[in-house]
Amino acid sequence: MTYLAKPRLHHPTLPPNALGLTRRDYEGKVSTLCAGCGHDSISAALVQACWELDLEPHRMAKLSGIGCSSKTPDYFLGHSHGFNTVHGRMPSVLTGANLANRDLIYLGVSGDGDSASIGLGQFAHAMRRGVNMTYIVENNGVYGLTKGQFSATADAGSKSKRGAVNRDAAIDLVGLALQLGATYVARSFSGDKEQLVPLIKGALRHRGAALLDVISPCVAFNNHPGSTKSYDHVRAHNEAVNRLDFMPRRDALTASYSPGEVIEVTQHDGSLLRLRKLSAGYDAGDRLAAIHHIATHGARGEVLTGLLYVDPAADDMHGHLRTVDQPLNQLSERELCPGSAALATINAELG
Ligand SMILES: Cc1ncc(C[n+]2csc(CCOP(=O)(O)OP(=O)(O)O)c2C)c(N)n1
Ligand code: SF4
Ligand SMILES: [Mg+2]
Repeated sequence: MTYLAKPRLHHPTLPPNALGLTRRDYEGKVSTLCAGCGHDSISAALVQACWELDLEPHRMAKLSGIGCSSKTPDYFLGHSHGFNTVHGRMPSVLTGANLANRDLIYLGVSGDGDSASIGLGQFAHAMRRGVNMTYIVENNGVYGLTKGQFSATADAGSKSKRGAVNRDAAIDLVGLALQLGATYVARSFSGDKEQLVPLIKGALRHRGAALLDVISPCVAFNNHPGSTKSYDHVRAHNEAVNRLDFMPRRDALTASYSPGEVIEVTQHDGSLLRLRKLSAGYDAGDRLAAIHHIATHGARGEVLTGLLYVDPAADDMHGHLRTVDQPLNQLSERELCPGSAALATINAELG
């Protein structure tokens, strides 16, 4: 963590959003990560996305685990709620917070070690429960904070900086999330802000579990020839299935496209996802086909990016549990414990 606050200067030409806030209002403290670390670019994309969405910083809750990636919530959204949890435990703490107060916008920030190793069980249950959150994995294939050991997302056959070859099979969090029932699944690259910012905006406006696996090179330990998570490797093997334009509302449509070129998906809040197809025949609404497509391209060494799957009509954990609309932490004792007569009625219904 850092104690270096950024100077509060706002350049007079910085444009304000609908709330009168500039991008600077969405920043955090000065980053202490290595210069060139992919994670800092993801923080910048988050600042841009939240500013463009006119999100009220006090309505955002950012939670993370442990790792260089999990340190980053200190470097953006300095006026939002934050909780730096224990290694691999972000999903359960976030689930609890979300159960207590469904009114906040939840952002989980994690690393490949935090989510695919120690936190794999927690990751799985957040996805299958449909916790309403944007779950970002800043994926560099190594434990950056503890000096570059292979993580569980390192590709079999990839080489460490010192030349050791990883023999273990890689865990693909995108494939797992699809199998587990996540309802917005995307992969991107920290070096492609144009692709990443709309994907973050769509995820923040999605109801349900939204996973963003962002390849984010570690310049200190995993950016050499032989790594499959280096800037050069990802740029050379990046295969985008589509490009997303996020529109806050349907009436914001401007450009026109030929039929078949663009797919439009309206989310529960009226926001519009406009998907420009880059891969012929790719259908982001077909979960099984997406799993097959990702596995086939992965076997060829390609890094498939874009919005890989979305179910715009998805429900979330509160829908599954049929909780009341009012946040549970606002209910009075009388509403939470309505007395023995109400209990007797419920028991009678179950009998
Ligand atoms: C219970 C526990 N086990 C191990 C550690 C040591 N540790 C700290 S960060 C980390 C891995 C972080 O890797 P990742 O999540 O990929 O983050 P990165 O630093 O690469 O962004 C480990 C093993 C810890 N802090 N707590
Ligand atoms: S060690 Fe790697 S992951 Fe950590 S800050 Fe440096 S470049 Fe980023
Ligand atoms: Mg990592």
